[in-house]
Amino acid sequence: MSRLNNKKVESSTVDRSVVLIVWHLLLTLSLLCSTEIATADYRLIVRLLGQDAITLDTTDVEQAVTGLGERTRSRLILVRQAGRDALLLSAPDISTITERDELLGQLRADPQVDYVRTDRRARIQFVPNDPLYVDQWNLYEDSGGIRMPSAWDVERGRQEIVTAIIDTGILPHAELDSARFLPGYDFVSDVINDNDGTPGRDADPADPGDATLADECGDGGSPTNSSWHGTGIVGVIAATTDNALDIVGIDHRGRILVARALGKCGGYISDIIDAMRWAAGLKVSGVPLNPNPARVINLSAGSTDVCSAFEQDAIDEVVSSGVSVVVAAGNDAADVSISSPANCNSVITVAATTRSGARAGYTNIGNRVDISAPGGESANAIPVLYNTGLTDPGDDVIAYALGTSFATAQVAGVAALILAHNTELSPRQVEEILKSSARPFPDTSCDTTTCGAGIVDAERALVIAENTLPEMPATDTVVSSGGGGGGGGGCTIRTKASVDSSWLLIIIGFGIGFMRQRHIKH
Ligand SMILES: [Ca+2]
Ligand SMILES: [Ca+2]
Ligand SMILES: [Ca+2]
Repeated sequence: MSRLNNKKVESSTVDRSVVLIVWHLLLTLSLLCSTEIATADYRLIVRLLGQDAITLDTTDVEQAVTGLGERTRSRLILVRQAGRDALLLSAPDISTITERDELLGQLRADPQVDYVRTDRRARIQFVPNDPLYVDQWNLYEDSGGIRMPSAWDVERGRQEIVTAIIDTGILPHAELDSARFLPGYDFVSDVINDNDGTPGRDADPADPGDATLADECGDGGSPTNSSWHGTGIVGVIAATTDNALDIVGIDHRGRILVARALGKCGGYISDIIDAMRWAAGLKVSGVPLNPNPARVINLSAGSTDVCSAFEQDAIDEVVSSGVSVVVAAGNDAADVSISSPANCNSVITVAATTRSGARAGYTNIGNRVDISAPGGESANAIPVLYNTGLTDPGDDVIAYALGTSFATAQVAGVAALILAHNTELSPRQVEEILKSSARPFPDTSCDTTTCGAGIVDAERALVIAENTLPEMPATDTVVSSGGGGGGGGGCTIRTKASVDSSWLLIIIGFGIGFMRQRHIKH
C-alpha cells in the first residue's frame, strides 16, 4: 500500500508545496469535522424523475448527470445503472460527512431528482464487546427489539446533536463519559423536594437521592428508597459502548444535557416546564440561558392530569424551536389521556412492549400513544445504570428495570440518531419517520389504536431519514388540533409523586444478585 501511495506522489505533476498545502487543508478540515467517510470514493444512488429502464440507455442520462454535477458544483461520475431504473454515481471529491450531507441535501432539493441515497456497504454488523449486551434483548432481538445492530451500521451518533434528560438528575457512573456531558441545571425549586443542600434551584444537577420517610410526601405513603431514575435513563441513551464494560447505549457520540426537575416526592409541573424550555434554549426567568440547546428532550415522568394550556403552550414553543419531545405514556395500565404531558399535542408519546413484542401489562395505551418500544416485563427486564445507595449515593452498579420510562429513552436515543443522520429534520418529521418506519405489532395485544404506529425499527427509521428532504423553516410549524387543551390551572397544584412507577421491579445486578421489589405510587 505504501508503495502505491509513493508511486502516486511521484507521478503527480503538481508542485510538492501545493500538495503539502492541500494535504494540510484536508487535515484541518477533517479535524474540524472530526468525521471522515470511508477511504474509497463516495458512492450514491440517484433516481431521476421520469426516468425508466428504457430511457436509461440514452445519452440523456450522461447529460443529466453532468447537469446534476453543475448544479451541485460537485464532480459526479456515472458508474452504471443501479436496480431497475436508478443510477449509481460516484463523487470522488467528497471526503467528509459534512460534504456528503451538503451534496445529499442539494440533490434531494434538485427538481430532476426523485430520490437519492448513499450506496452503503453491507458488512458484518457492529457487535459491541460490552459483557451485558447479551442481556439487552431490547436492542437486538428480532421479536421485541428495536433493531439497533443494523442501525448502528448506518449511524452511531453525532456530537452536535444534544439530548436533554429531564429527570431526577445524574450520578457519576463508570459507564458515563464526562466528556459527553454539557453543563446542566437543577430546576427543583421546592426546598423539601430539593434534598441537595443548596435550597432551591442551582447549577448542579447531581442526583442527591429521592428517598422518602413514611408519609413524608403527605400522602400516607410508605418509605421509599432512592430511585436513581435519571442515571438509568441517561444510560439507556448514552452508556459508553464497546468499552468492554457493562452495557451499551443507543447514541454513541451525541452530547447529553441533564436538567434535574424531580426530587423527593416527585416534582412540580412548573419546574418540569421550565426545564424543558431551558433545554430548548428558551429564556427562563432567573436561570442563565442554556448555550447548548437540545434537539431531543426525554421526559420519562408525568402526573395524572389533563394537558392544560400551560403545558401545551410550552410544548408548542419548544417544538417550534426545533426540539423533539419524547414522553412516557405512563405505567397505570390505563388510557394515556389521564397522564400529562403524554396527553399533550406535538409530543412523541411512547408505550411499552415486552420481549415478545406484546403489550406490557403496565403500559398506558390509547389514541394519544404515537409509538411503542420495549419496556420489558418482570421476567425480562432491561439492564440500566444504577447505584447501590438506598438513600444517599453509593457505588455505581447495573440494575434491571422495566417501564415506559425506559421505552421512552430508547425512542429518544433513536430520535437523536435520526437527527445525527439528517440534521435539518423538524420535530414533526422525526415523529413521522419514527411512525412510518415502525414495524407492525406481532400479536393482537397491541394495535394502532392502543400502542401507536408499531414498535420502533431504528434501522428503517434511519434509511427513511436519509431520504427525507428537510422542510423549509417556514413550514416547520406546530400543528395543534386543540384536542389536548382544557383544564387549566394545573401549574400551581403539586403533582403527586411525579416519577412514574417504572421501577416496579429492580433486580440489582452485582455480586450474587438479589431481588427486591419496590412500588412507587402515583
Ligand atoms: Ca438545590
Ligand atoms: Ca442541585
Ligand atoms: Ca459499556
